[in-house]
Amino acid sequence: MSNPDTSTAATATTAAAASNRKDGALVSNSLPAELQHLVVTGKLADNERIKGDSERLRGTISADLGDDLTGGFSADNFQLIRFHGMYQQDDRDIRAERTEQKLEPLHTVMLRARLPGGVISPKQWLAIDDFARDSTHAGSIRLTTRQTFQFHGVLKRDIKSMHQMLNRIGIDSIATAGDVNRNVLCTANPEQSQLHSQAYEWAKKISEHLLPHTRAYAEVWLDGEKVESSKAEEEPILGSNYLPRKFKTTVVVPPHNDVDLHANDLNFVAIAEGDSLIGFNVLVGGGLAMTHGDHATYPRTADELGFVPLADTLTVAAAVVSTQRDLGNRVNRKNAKTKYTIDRIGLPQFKAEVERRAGLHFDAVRPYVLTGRGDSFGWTAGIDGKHNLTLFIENGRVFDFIDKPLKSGMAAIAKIHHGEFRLTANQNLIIAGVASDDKATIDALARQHGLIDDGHSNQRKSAMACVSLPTCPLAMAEAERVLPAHVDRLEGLLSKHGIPDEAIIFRVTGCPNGCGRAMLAEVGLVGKGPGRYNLHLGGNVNGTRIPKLYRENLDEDSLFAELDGLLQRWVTERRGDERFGDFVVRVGVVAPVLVPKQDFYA
Ligand code: SRM
Ligand code: SF4
Repeated sequence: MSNPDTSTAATATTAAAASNRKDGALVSNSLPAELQHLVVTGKLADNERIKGDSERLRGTISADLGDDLTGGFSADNFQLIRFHGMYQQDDRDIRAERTEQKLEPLHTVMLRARLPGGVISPKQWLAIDDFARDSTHAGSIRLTTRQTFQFHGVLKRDIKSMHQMLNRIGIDSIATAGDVNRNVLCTANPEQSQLHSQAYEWAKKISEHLLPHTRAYAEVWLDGEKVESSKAEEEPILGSNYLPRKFKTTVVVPPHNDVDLHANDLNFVAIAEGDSLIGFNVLVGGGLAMTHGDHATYPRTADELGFVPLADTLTVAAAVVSTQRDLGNRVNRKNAKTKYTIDRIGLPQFKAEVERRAGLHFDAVRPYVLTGRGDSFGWTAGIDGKHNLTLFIENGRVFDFIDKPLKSGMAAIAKIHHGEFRLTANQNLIIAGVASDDKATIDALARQHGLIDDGHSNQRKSAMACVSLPTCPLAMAEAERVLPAHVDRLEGLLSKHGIPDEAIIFRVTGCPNGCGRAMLAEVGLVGKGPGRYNLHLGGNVNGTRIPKLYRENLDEDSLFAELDGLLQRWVTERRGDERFGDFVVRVGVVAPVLVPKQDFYA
């Protein structure tokens, strides 16, 4: 199945041109001749061959499924299953032991569902709760930093039935991973106001609009009818080779930036008149990942393109995606995301190309203010006289812990709740649309199962970590598993300095990919090696400033010793209620990260 065009010395220009040839709908939008020199040329990344040869993401996944000799997927399919929302993993805690026993790693898959805006019904929850109990090694439902849930540890034999179960309850996992637009985030809880509801509808529409058109998912997992020739399936927005890299989108309802827009390629910031949504400010080019020691990689905040009225939303979304599709770097995946495309070609050029493709001009950005990112825990009033209950779920891990049967508690609530559940981008969960008559029962169930715990400090509720070990193959240091103990130590320091009720946005991420969004924290720990972290300081409360590297490769004791000293300074030198992140920047502990963005490490 090798495609000579992409497997050898073909250039990215060839790939872009081929993509335009195959997808008729793109011809009118193809890269104009005067921009061709901006395409990065050279030997294409191998992922381009994999995508190009995959018969629209089918590969030989079906054949692999029938191979009982291994629990894993073969070379290219290992990558291709990502476009179907799955990653092949193994339990790293027992990897060495299995190698010693001459066994292959215990291969399983992690599945990530597509839930635009994080909305899930109690009926759906009960089905995923059953599956997590019966068919996953982890036995948990893991809420993610992108408003959805993951199953960890699904054996090959259960993968197909998992997709069929999801399909029966109206959920899929299409495009939640891979080089496509991923789950679209939206400021949590559409039942908070009419404006939230309207914004959520757009998150759903954008998600649907940018989905791959291939029928591969239905065909492979749902025994859907086979398409005669995959060549006939056009991908008018994503192109035949899909995007150069993953792509992330949000819809934000100011002043709340709970989705952390600056971690995303494309953002729609809701602009309202009264309670009515009239359009969006569009921001592009955010992203947090970097590679230790590689200064050509860096976190970057998003830039404003301008305002568009509602009617142009989908056109602009497609234009941004296709601009990145045609101009993104397909040679070096480390520099392939939109943030690097913009820094390479310049924002004015990127904007002009988006405008050309969309056939419009952006208006000036409308005023908006972002004030914070945390979830508001406990009961709040919703629309139509209903109530919402936001639960703090440490690490997003819904599991029956010995002292806290969170998973059983959620299932008990799901059985009687008539509203919806909403997942937040902070790995928490909202029981939304609770009728007054059900409020006391739900409150009691939540308390009985440890889902409401008045003992949690403000600090604990402001902390977040990525999954990391044992499932993440890229983890360099622990994150989720050490977060509770790290927070204990931080709480201890806050008490020592007489400020036990203060909270610092504290995030731990097991490697510089930054899934726990440490690079938008006031204090961010980035895994460097077992028990060792880089300490970044100086993010702000609304998530518009990237923290700067302060100390490298610290063990945990040194890390907390550093924080101890800095907290001491904060309590003595602080101005009014100045936040820790602002303080360390003001007094020069770290310098703020300013443009030009490439100078992040300078
Ligand atoms: Fe992530 C890869 C987990 C949000 C940047 N991320 C991974 C993988 C799939 C590891 C892998 O490639 O094999 C991790 C699976 C661990 C596991 O066992 O579950 C993983 N990422 C997660 C989650 C589950 C962390 C969490 O604790 O919630 C989040 C799932 C989100 C979702 O539902 O889609 C998650 N990942 C993020 C975020 C935060 C965000 O988007 O708000 C980022 C930083 C923002 C950004 O993209 O710049 C992020 N993940 C990455 C990267 C670096 C991408 C890059 O630009 O280089 C990788 C590695 C890669 O893509 O090569 C990665
Ligand atoms: Fe894994 Fe690194 Fe992402 Fe953590 S930040 S989940 S360790 S890839």
